[in-house]
Amino acid sequence: MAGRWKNDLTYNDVTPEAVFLNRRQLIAGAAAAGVAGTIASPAMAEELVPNSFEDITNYCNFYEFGTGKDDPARYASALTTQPWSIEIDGMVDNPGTYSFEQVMDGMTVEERIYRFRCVEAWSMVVPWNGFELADLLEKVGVQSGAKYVAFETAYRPDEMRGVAFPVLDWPYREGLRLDEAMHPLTMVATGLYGKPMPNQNGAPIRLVVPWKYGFKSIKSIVRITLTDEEPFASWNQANPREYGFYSNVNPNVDHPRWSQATERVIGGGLFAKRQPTLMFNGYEDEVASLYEGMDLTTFI
Ligand SMILES: Nc1nc2c(c(=O)[nH]1)N[C@H]1C(S)=C(S)[C@@H](COP(=O)(O)O)O[C@H]1N2
Ligand SMILES: [Mo]
Repeated sequence: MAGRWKNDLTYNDVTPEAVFLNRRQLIAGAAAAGVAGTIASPAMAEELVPNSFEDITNYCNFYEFGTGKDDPARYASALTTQPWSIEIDGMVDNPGTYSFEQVMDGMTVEERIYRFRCVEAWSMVVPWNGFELADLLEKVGVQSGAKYVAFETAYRPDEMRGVAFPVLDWPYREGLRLDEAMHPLTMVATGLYGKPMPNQNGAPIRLVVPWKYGFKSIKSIVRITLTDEEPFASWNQANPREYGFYSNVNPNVDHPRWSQATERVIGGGLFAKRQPTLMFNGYEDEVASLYEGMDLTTFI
């Protein structure tokens, strides 16, 4: 459906900051003015061809089910996803335990085809179904002192064979700065390829932050907390030198153990050539303004 998402409109006419501040009015305005079809950046000129459903659901990272790429496809079916509820707490007007259905109430679900870049230097293109995190945050009412959003995955030793191993400090946790969380690209996904979210991809509800390394896109969320302190983030805690809190995709800053300049495109076959990694994973026009004045070699 036509909507607020970038592929439906041109960003020549709207600054990213303005989009962030008042996306609805701007997009309504752009639509009314009949603005469409022009391309703002080379990154956007490229057609995003989604990976196959098979690739997306069989080459996964979900360490609660094992560290192998095929472990989630094999073992995540053990996760009970119905009923599901999410605790939304901290600095919000309407804290509480929301059922999955209550979370979905009033949300506009749409399809968005996003590039997805893992910190391990591989990438995919995924057609997600979901809604903007900002809409959910607006629904629960963010209080004025809140500066960050913390997320937590379910911790179920009976269903998750991987949590028996101390790979990470379970439960898996992640966080975003509030302006990142409110950005129109930041999505809560509940499905892909028009189907309910497969368990291995984070059923029933997960985050998708397309300009950050994949590990920020936390799966199977059971808790969202608004806070005024930088939240605990599992990978950042496990190895702060290798995984920063921000973890924006940045081809100019290598991981200490490998280059981030290029990426292997999943599904391209054994001999497919690597492709250059783009700043902010190709979403630079939309998100660079969030980091104005920050040294991105320090704030990795
Ligand atoms: N709870 C949880 N969320 C997670 C992970 C995880 O291990 N546990 N892995 C992350 C990493 S490293 C990546 S690359 C993506 C993978 O998402 P996908 O398997 O749907 O492609 O999920 C992220 N979210
Ligand atoms: Mo990842």
